[in-house]
Amino acid sequence: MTPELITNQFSINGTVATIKPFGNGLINTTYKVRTSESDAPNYLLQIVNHHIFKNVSELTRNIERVTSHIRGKLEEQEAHDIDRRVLTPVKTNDGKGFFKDEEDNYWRMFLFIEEAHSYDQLASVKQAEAGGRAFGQFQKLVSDLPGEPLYPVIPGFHDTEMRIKNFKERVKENPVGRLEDVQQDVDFLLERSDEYKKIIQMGREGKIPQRIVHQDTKFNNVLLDENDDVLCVIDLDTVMPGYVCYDIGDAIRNGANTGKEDDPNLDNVGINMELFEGFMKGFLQETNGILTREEKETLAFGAKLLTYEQAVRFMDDFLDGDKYYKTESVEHNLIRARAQIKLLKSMEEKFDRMEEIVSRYI
Ligand code: ADP
Ligand code: GN1
Ligand code: MG
Repeated sequence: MTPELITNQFSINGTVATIKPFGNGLINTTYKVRTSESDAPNYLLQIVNHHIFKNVSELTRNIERVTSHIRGKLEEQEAHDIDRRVLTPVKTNDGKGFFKDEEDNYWRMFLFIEEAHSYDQLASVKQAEAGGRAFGQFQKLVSDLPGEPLYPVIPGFHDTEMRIKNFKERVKENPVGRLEDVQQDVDFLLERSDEYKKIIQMGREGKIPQRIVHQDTKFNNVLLDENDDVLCVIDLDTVMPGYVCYDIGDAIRNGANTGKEDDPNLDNVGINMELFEGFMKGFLQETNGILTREEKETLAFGAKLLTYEQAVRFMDDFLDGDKYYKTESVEHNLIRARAQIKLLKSMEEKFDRMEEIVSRYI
C-alpha cells in the first residue's frame, strides 16, 4: 500500500498535504506527513522493519508503556511543551498501535515534533553534553517503570558473547565468498573476542544490574531545540532490559568520532576526547545518583565494547551478503566495519585517559 492510502487508516487531524521520505535510519523506513491546516499537527509515518523486529505487537506495547510512563512523569513535574518532550504514538481508526497492510508492512505513526533538530554528526561540545544528558534523563525517567519487564524485542541485542559466536560461525561458513579480502580485519576482531565478553560475564555473575536501556543511542536519535537543549530521545524500538554502559557506550561510538560512521578515509576516524568528555559529563550529571560504583566503572569500557560490537556486526553483515543494514554499495558494510575498527584502535590507545576523565565525574 502507498503511504498516501495508509494515512487514511490512522486517526489523524487535518488533511494530508504532502508525504516525503525523512531521516537517515538504517533499519526502518520513515516519512514526514504534512497537513494543510495551520492548526493541525504534522505526523511521522514509519514502516517498522519486521524482518528485524519480529514481534511488532510486543514492540508496540513496549513503546506505549515507556512513552506513557514518561508522559505521566512530565505531567507530574508540570513540565511545559510535553508533546515535544516525549514521543506520542497515534492510533489507527480501530484503536491499534500499528496497521498491517496486505504486503505485510507494519505501519505506525507518531506526532511530528516540530522545530527539533537531529544531527548525524556533532558540531560542538555543548551538543555532546546534551547527548549525554538526553540519554541520562531517559535512564532516570524509565528507571521506575512499573509492571513486568519489557519484552526483549531482539533477544541478545548487545550480547557480545552471542554476537561473537555467530560471527565465528559466519567466518567458518563464508556464505558469499567475501572472506579472503578481509581476513586481516576478521583476525583483528577475533583476537579481541575474550576481552569483549566482559560485560555479559559481569551481568551473569550479578556484579552489575540489568536496567531498562535504550540500546540505539545514535546522536540522530536525540532531538534538540534551536538552542541545542534537549527535547527528547526517539527511536524507541530497542528499549528493553540491558546494561547501562550500552547506552553511553553507543552514544560515544557514534557521536564522539572525528569521522563518519561510514568514512572511507580512515585518516578522518578517531575518538574526539572533548566530545567524549562532554557525553560522559552530561550522562553522569543525570545518572550519578542511580548508578552503582561497579556500573560507573564500566562506562569508559562501554565505548570500546559498543565500537567493537558494531565492527563485528557490520563485518558479519558484509560476510553474509548485506542482509541486515541498508547499504548503498557492495563495499558499504566493509567500509563501515573498517571505520569502526579504526575508531576502536584510537580508543584503545587513549583508554587510560578515557578512564581518567570518567573518574573526574563520579
Ligand atoms: P530509524 O529506526 O530508521 O533510525 P527513527 O525513528 O530514528 O528511525 O526516525 C528517523 C529520523 O526521523 C530520526 O533520526 C529523526 O531525525 C526523525 N524523527 C523520528 N521521529 C520523529 C518525530 N516524532 N518528530 C520529528 N522527527 C522525528
Ligand atoms: C541501526 O535504526 P538505526 O539506524 O538508528 C541499528 C543500531 C546500529 C546502527 C548503526 C535495530 O540503528 O543497532 O548501531 O544502525 N539498529 C538496529 O548505524 O539494529
Ligand atoms: Mg534512528
